[in-house]
Amino acid sequence: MSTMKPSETALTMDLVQSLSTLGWSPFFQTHLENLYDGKLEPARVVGVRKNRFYVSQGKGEWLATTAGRLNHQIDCLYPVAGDWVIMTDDVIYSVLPRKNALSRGAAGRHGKQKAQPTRGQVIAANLDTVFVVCGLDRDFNLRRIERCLTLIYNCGLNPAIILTKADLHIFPEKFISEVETVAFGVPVQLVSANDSLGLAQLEEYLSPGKTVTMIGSSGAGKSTLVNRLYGKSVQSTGSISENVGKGKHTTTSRDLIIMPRGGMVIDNPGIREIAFWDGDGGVELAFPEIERLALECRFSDCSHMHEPGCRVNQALIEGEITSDRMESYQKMKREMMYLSDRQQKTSDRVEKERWKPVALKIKAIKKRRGNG
Ligand SMILES: Nc1nc2c(ncn2[C@@H]2O[C@H](COP(=O)(O)OP(=O)(O)O)[C@@H](O)[C@H]2O)c(=O)[nH]1
Ligand SMILES: [Mg+2]
Ligand SMILES: [Zn+2]
Repeated sequence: MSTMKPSETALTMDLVQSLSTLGWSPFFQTHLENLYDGKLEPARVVGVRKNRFYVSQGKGEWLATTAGRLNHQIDCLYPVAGDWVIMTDDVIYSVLPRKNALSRGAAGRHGKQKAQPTRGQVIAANLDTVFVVCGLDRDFNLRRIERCLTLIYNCGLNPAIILTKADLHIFPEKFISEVETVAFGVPVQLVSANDSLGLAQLEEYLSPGKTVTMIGSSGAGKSTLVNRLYGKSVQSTGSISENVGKGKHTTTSRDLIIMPRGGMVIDNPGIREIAFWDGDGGVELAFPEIERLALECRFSDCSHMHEPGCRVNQALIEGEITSDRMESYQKMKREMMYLSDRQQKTSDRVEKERWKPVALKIKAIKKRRGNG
């Protein structure tokens, strides 16, 4: 690491070397230099247990708690898996600025974040790739893949789509082309728990210091995949948890697993609800073919609903784009609009406005009944 200047921060060369196996980089080093006071050291959050955190400096891990300030001050960052924190012994004093983060219900590409996602919305931090894990069973759903991609793009992250349970089909390859119709230019990989299909390709995302996180429904096969990549069982999987009890998630906390060859995987519990706001180009990136057509609409603010000269609607009629695809595009656009609206106004006011047309209609009906 020639670009690092450990002497300025009094971190020993040994420590810097050890930290870099966990993805420590000049980005964090620079931020550390602004905060460093001689006693504190950086560590990466590798596990979250309610309000306690497993941290690591590259060799072993230990349990830490947060300093009072972090618990009471709501506007400061609160640690999630993948975060770099500044600490002494077993107390975390602060979270170093994030290179990026996967958050539900929030957006903003690094550098120009308009609003920080609130606590509890951030799933994982400092990521190189997000695997969208989808099982080739009942889990398979193109609309959900679209939603995941929009969320990932909104967070300024790089996706890869992993289709698990390929063993359930004689020709699983046909799913790749299906996914490719909704995921332009996104790598799609088939994997299976029973053989090494696709594993070598996934290793590419897990070179030393790189961090991958996974999103996907519970039961999609995420933990099974981690175990396959690791080479032995490090995460408990569905088949075991079924005995634990109904409604219990196998992965109860997010954990960063250091792979034998140096990459890291954060295994997340299934994200049941994917919501976002304030589109930061996520929809545009997830629906590039529609966005391209929209440039040819007569009106630059065309809603592609009823306007004359709408190129998107023409494409829909001519079968150039499917109605399913168009519907999810419109749905996500509406959702973004609603959510960015909510950001400005108070949510109950938006709610009131949302119901205003309905309320007016009811009023009109009542009036008519009263008169007639
Ligand atoms: N047939 C088949 N079953 C799988 C595969 N991967 C996972 N499973 C099963 O799917 C269930 C859920 O897997 P798990 O890894 O716990 O899913 P997670 O909730 O996403 O972590 C378990 O019963 C696994 O045995 C696969 O490639 N093929
Ligand atoms: Mg799991
Ligand atoms: Zn249009």
